[in-house]
Amino acid sequence: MASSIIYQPCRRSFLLGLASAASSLASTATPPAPYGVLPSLPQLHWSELGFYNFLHFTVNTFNDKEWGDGDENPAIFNPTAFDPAAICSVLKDAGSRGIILTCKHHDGFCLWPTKTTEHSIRFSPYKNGKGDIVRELSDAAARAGLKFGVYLSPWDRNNAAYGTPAYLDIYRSQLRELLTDYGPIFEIWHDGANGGSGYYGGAKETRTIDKLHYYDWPTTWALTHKLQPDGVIFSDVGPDIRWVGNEHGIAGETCWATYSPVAEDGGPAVPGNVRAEASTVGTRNGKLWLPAECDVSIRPGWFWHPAENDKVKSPQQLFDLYCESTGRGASFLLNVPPDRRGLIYETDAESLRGFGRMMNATFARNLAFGARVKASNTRHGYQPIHLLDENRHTYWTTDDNVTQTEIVFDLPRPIRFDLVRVRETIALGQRIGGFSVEYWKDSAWEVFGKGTSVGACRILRSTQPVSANRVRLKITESAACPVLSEFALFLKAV
Ligand code: FUL
Ligand code: CA
Repeated sequence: MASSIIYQPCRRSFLLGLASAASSLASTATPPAPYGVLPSLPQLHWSELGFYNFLHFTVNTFNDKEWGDGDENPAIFNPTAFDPAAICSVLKDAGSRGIILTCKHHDGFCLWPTKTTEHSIRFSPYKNGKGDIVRELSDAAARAGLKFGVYLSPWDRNNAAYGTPAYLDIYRSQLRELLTDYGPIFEIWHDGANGGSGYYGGAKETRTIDKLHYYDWPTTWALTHKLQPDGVIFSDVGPDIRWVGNEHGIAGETCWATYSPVAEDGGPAVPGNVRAEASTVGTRNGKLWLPAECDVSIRPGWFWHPAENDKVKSPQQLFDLYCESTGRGASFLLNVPPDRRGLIYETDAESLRGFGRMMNATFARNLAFGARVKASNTRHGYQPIHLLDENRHTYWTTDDNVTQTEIVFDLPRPIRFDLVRVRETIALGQRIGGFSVEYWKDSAWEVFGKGTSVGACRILRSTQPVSANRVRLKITESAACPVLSEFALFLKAV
């Protein structure tokens, strides 16, 4: 089955001429016009990842802190059995698609032999100062088929120049090192925590910065896009991926990929100053394509602490988080902090493997396969069967101006299900604003669930499985004719 996507050379937008191609009618089919702001190609690729991991690892791992002051002796960084291949293998088993490493956290300690500071791994006993955690992990990730991303804290509590223009050059040099020496970087993570007390080269004081102007973010983002044109930049305000507004890993039940961010006071939003509650929901018909990422730790803290070894989230909790993040059109960024050996602690590894097994068993097969599908309206050449072909690039759509419609799935025999997954073809914009799923029970339609935003992936769940041989998807609101690439039914594995 062929599909064709025609992209404009411009990074920010592209034109999609997507063929439903299965039918010989495809050549005469006219795709619907895109609606509203659209994802860039890197954003589109990112939206297909769904689940990937954060690795919080630095001096804090060894001195039991969450935020290092920046006065650490580099000698404390000394993992005894760092094994990046073993870390990647556990994450692969969990179904992860990539890892983002804290190359530098707020303490300023760099996990690679940077030329910019002595607060780095070069002055640690690890491999006699010849080690490079960024290199070892990025190589292992590539071998394991995982994408690699970097977290580089803008706030640096060690650097004497923090707060002055000189620090900005240092920060950008660090970024340049990471973005040129370690292969393809799929995501660049800029934390919103900025400024406060610190060591600052011995000054030991509190330094506040002007969040709006100090970092001159547009220049840094342009540099990043130039060095890694396929990567996406994350911050409270993007420019490619937005923070979801909380650190619980949960997107709003309504979560638009489009967003018009503003600062707390209604002024221009910047990293460290955005209305967090608004970020959880996004903006219907917002100015920017800025989908949400849900970051959360598998433990209470971001770094490994022995006292939290019995507070690791269970496979079921991770599954719930997946449904409440990726399943709401956002993505699931789960932090898994390596321990002092440089390994994923056994309890965490067990939970991750359990989560992976649950995911595989649950989503192994779309139970709607084999259904006869009938839509109340179908655009010429874009048949509803494309909802069941496991191909995100083929879709069903309707004639222009149809904004309410329904599709009935008739199954050869009754099936039990408690999860419904719907995917919008987001390359053509976020169009749908309301939908419901119903099943046929005792000669009448019963509501299974309802939602608003769909986006790249929307999962509806019920507490008890239902059994039916007819299921109906109703689109109750759409800003332009709805474009859907998937409809799927699943039964959660225990
Ligand atoms: C926050 C940081 O302050 C935490 O330490 C952690 O890195 C988290 C992901 O982001 O803003
Ligand atoms: Ca499809």
